[in-house]
Amino acid sequence: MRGSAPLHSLRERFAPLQSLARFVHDGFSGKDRPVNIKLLFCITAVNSPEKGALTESRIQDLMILVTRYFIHADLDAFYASVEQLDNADYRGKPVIVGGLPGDRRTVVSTASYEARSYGVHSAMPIARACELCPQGVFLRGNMKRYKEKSREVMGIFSEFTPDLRQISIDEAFLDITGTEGLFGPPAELARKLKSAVRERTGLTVSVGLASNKYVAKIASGMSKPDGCFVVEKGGEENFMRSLPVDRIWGAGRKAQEKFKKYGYKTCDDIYKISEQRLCSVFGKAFGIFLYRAVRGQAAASFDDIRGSRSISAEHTFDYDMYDGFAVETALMKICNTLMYRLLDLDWQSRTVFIKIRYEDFSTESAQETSEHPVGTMSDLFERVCALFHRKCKRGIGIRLIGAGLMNLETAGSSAGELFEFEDERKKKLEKCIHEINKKFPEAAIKKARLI
Ligand code: TTP
Ligand code: MG
Ligand code: MG
Repeated sequence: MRGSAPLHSLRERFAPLQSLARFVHDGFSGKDRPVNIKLLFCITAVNSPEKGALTESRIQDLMILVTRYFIHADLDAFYASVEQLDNADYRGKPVIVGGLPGDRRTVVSTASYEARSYGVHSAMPIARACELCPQGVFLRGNMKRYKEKSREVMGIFSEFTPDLRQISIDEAFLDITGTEGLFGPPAELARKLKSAVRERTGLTVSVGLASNKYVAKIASGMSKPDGCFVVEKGGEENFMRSLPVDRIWGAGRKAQEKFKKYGYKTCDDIYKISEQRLCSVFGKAFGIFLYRAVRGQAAASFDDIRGSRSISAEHTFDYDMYDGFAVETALMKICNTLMYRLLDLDWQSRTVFIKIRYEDFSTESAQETSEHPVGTMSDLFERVCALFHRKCKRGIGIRLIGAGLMNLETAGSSAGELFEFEDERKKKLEKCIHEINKKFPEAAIKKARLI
């Protein structure tokens, strides 16, 4: 609970609103749409005798009065499942999306569960996947189609709650607090959601249900594929303590290496360590995060969790652009912006994406995940240009061009930081230029092509 106010005094303070809290908690029988519980509290608070005191913290206090329920829903082997849905021939076969055998520097985006039984998984080099599963169906993928299916699924999710937060192409959090009157108890809503997705899109989704988002996210991964895992209120801590450390969402490769070094195998091992010791071993922010995570408490800075962020930039041309060189120059400018934002945030990413809007407003996008994180501006530019040339339709004008990086993680947290010496040198140079530009904006050091 926030602050020092005990729950009973909060209940007294908000006595006039108690019946509302009960009403919200018990659901909205008779209404035909789910209602945003926070919004409802806001409206009621405004209309209440205490209306002068409506603040974010007061609404948070009110929210304590109701039991919260969150669902994390994530599609199973998403890209591969869409391919199997669209091509009957691929069903029941090991499907590997990301590249064709022989494609250089590419990695697996995802693999169907049939392919996973051969040991193939996301981020594995395509060449390695070929060795493990030579009979696999290898595909480059079709982002446009995946986005279309993603939109369909998110649309279905939004029928169950207005409080929906999509965190990647195939997953979202749903705050389903107060929807019992419409959909029954939370576990029943979860079942209804799964069957709606299956019946209307042909895809299977795994669902985790818990009293906070963090635990719901971990729960959804527990019963993949096509599962539904419920963590009862009050059971969050026991649930987390029973898990191996590799289930901790937000603990990247570096953290996992440290767990190994210190002999921490389960969350229970970490549970037994004091917060102070965790902070001294893992640094303050991550120490506090771990302390809370193994207790099944909501992450303090949820947005900083690895993989849930992306950055992007785009440029709209004054007129429809046919000149490939001019588009590339715009992309260079975008890459410049992205790289400096990445340096400022001290993040890294292995997944690059582009967006192209043509003169007829049709829009295409493409993404590629590579084995190594983007090291330098030129590296990013090279990857973005390669994607652009692979995707771009010839002979049609371009209105807008965009690029970005997704699945951001803290710098140094994944494999492949071993840049070539040349890259390391370039990276240092770019950092210096960025620092100079920040200190002396009038100096504006730029690549010659951008002047
Ligand atoms: P995930 O939800 O992580 O994986 P998934 O849906 O393929 O499999 P499951 O959830 O059943 O474990 O990612 C969703 C999509 O994002 C995935 O289908 C392809 C893409 N992706 C990449 O392109 N690169 C990656 O490294 C990962 C992890 C995913
Ligand atoms: Mg998924
Ligand atoms: Mg996902």
